[in-house]
Amino acid sequence: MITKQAVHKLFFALWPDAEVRQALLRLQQPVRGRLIPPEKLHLTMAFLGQQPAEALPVLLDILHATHVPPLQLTVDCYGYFKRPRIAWTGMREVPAGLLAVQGELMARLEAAGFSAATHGEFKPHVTLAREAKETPAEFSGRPVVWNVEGLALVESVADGRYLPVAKTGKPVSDTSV
Ligand code: 2AM
Repeated sequence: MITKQAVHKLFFALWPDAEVRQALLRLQQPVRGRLIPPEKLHLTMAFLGQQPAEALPVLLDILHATHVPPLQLTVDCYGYFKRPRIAWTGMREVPAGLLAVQGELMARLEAAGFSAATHGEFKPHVTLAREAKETPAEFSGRPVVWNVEGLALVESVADGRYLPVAKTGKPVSDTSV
């Protein structure tokens, strides 16, 4: 008998707390396109796509094993991915520590047999809009300081929401804005 396997669409991300989320929303204001709703803003670290339910415990082990030192991200620029027409915000200077965390995560995933994607070379970004017009070349206003304390395993559910399955680091109070 063929049974329909439960699948989960998963990715690892940095998941902002309410304060950072609010600040990122401010950066979204000059952007034109199909805006990402505030509660979905995040920074993807590794995209896994559809995974069977059996993969979850392994992915949770990887989440907890990946060392995340305290990191301070300064979100201070805009960017644009032409082909997917994604407008994003990111960092002019990417901390080496962030690249190290992402490298460790990818190595752990690979060792466990997962093929995780990052849109080619890892370019840390927070997508602000899809089907977007070019982002403003100039970044005006205050940079957003994002103190990262952990990593999240996030599920993209059928109704389009992104739900963190588990997080490491300090508990995030809420995601409301
Ligand atoms: P993004 O990181 O550019 O916003 C959930 O779908 C998240 O995973 C989104 O943030 C999305 O794009 C990212 N994502 C989707 N497909 C991807 C892929 N093939 N490679 C890397 N990231 C992907």
